[in-house]
Amino acid sequence: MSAAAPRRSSARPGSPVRTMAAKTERTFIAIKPDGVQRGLIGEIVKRFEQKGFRLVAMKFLQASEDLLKEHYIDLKDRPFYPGLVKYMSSGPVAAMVWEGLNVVKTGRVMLGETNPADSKPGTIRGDLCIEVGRNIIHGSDSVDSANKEISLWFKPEELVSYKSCAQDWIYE
Ligand code: IDP
Ligand code: MG
Repeated sequence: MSAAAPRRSSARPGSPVRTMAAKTERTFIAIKPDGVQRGLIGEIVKRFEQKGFRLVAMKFLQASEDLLKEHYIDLKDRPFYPGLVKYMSSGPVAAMVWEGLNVVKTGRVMLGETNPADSKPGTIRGDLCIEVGRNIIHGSDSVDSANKEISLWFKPEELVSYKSCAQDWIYE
């Protein structure tokens, strides 16, 4: 017989309030062309799934240079910007939206540092890649940029709403 999920306890005075809104924070994650070509989609999706985050949207596409120029617009004055756009448009990417408590910040921790050489073992970039110009994965760096990136890459109707059956085992 399967156990029933534990009932959520009501908030005690002084305990931090974790609203539903916090649990529905979203981030934009993209497996870059090198991650796709190296067969790392499954490994990366597995890490987000096993952590307990919820997949909200996913698509596989070869992004246009225009989309990527816009996506990386904040870096337009950096010397590596043209090469970055070329690398990102050189093959298909797996674009995703993941949801959960602090998913933007925790997602960045799971990715590791921008330069894989500075990324700790156990992180995606620390375990799976070597050079900054081939660092296999993108993750939003703030809630604001997540919202911008999600609306750049996805139409509202592509974001799927559902309750995960594991929800009450992941959150108390
Ligand atoms: P992030 O991806 O960790 O947020 P950003 O500074 O936003 O890092 O840079 C975006 C992407 O630009 C990086 O993931 C990497 O692919 C590329 N990039 C950043 N710095 C360099 C560099 O010095 N040389 C080549 N590519 C770089
Ligand atoms: Mg960035």
